[in-house]
Amino acid sequence: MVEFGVEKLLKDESFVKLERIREKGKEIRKALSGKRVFIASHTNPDGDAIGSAAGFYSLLSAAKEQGKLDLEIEFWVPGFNGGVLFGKMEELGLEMTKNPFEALRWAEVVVVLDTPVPKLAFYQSREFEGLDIEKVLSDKFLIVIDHHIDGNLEGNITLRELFSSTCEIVTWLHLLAFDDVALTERESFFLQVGSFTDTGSFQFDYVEETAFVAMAFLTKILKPSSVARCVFWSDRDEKFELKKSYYGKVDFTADGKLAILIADETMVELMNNLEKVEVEDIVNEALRLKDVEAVLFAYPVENGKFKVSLRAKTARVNEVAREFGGGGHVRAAGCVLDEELLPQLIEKMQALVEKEV
Ligand SMILES: [Mn+2]
Repeated sequence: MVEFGVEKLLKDESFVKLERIREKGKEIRKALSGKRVFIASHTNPDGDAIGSAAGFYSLLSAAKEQGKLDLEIEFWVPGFNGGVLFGKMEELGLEMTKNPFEALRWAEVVVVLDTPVPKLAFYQSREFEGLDIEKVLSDKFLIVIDHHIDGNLEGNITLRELFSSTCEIVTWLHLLAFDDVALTERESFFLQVGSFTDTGSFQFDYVEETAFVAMAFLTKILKPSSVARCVFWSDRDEKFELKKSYYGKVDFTADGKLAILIADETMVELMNNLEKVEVEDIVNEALRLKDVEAVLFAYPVENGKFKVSLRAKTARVNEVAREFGGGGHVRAAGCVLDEELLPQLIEKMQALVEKEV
């Protein structure tokens, strides 16, 4: 008989990562008990930031409703205020706090998800302008749940493991430390969102067996197709316009192994009319080409700087991103740099893909 599933993975010696989640999960559960809790993720949120914050909030509110955990919770995803997913959140009865500033002050415990560096926790959010975030967080019991291995946001409890998405980690937290809590449709929905978006629909090579087992658990209550309908099959007209302009502008170098797109103002305007979660997959578009090994997607932000996203099939793009002050995942990383440095970054990327067969 073929062994499959959670029990099999727990027996497997290579899955010490799961044991660590179980241990940290127990600590987290204890730390939340009886407390006022504020859950947040990073600003300019992607599917995993939204999904993990809304998913973890749903798990904790289910635990509370089912009498398994006593706590008060508020949650907030900075910069998340529109689009299909936002509508879905309201439809599923999830409500973000109206006053994050007050909620942060009110909280005894702050849980920050999918956020590698302190400045990304609430960074550039209007609500917290003028506030010394690092100082405010240092006065709270801080719990960090994240899958960016080069992250340096440290909490009183830090659960940082190399899994395919923060949503996957939250799913394992449910399975290993909150297994007495019944899975709800809204938790399943939001954890599936990040599980899809951060893995390129399970295409990226850091996707392991654990990701599929976690997903299998989530689909017990909600079919992936109903999540896909909201995430992939609901593009607005602006997204279609953006794709048209992407295909018109993408360029290739290094024998066609590196695709480069430097967005102009028209594209930036189209992107600004969409939520980040609606446009994050556009970066991967050129990876569809057989010979393309990596993509570099750059767009102007403020003060003559460019925000750059790097994606690869097998190359280690996080190392290049780090050289320019950024970071991220092995195959999905990024940085923000001065326009003058763009040619240098392109050269590094060319050299990187030249090494790939
Ligand atoms: Mn993520």
